[in-house]
Amino acid sequence: MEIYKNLLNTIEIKGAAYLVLLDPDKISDAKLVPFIHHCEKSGVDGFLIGGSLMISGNLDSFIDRVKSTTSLPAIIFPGSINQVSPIADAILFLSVISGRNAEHLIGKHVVASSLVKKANIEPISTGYILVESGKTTTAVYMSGSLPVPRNKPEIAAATALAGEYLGMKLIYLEAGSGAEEAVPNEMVKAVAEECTIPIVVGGGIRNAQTARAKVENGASIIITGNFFENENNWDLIKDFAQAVHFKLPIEV
Ligand code: 1GP
Repeated sequence: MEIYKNLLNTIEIKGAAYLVLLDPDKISDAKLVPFIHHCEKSGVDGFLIGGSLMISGNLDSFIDRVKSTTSLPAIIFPGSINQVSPIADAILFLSVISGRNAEHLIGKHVVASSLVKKANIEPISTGYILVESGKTTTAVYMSGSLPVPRNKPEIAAATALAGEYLGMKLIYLEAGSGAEEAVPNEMVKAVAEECTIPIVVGGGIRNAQTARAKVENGASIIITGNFFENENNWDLIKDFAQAVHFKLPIEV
């Protein structure tokens, strides 16, 4: 099944989908396979793969290891145009619609489009909205653009609606990896009320209650990354998945 349809299906059945970010620069080879097994048995719906720098190793071999460990979707979350791989199932084709930097709105995409076509992976057009979250985040810095002020949900909502009218399939509200504060609930709500496409929320989500609050306010896909870089937190993955999957009965 196409990955986008698979995500819509998961959202329909479980209430919302829970994806975990794997950054090849941040997870050691030794931890990758056990972490994926842990995610799988805890109810995670798939993986985003990518990083802002990708200094370590080879993306193809990293995704290959992910794919040979799990049948859950492996979706590239590209930090740059060299993060395109034929081994992935899909790629978030991100346009930073909160910014006014033409390179990140359309410039990089012109170069990346033929690479994605050649890789024969599913592009999922995603309106990427950076949201102010305390200190300057890597995403804001690397994109060379300003985030939406966190007390302006109406700006986020209008931006997201513009993305939907431009034909995007997802809106991603991004506080930034390791953000001090997650995207405000009021902003998630305003965007979800304005749009009909699924709303992805990520950045700075460090507990299951926060994840649940985003879903209650209209998020359809929750992303976490940083929190599970610490192995001591792995037993909590299940709590996050249960908080996100509000339509499923709670397992004890
Ligand atoms: C980053 O939204 C993701 O793009 C995940 O953020 O690492 O803070 O969970 P965290």
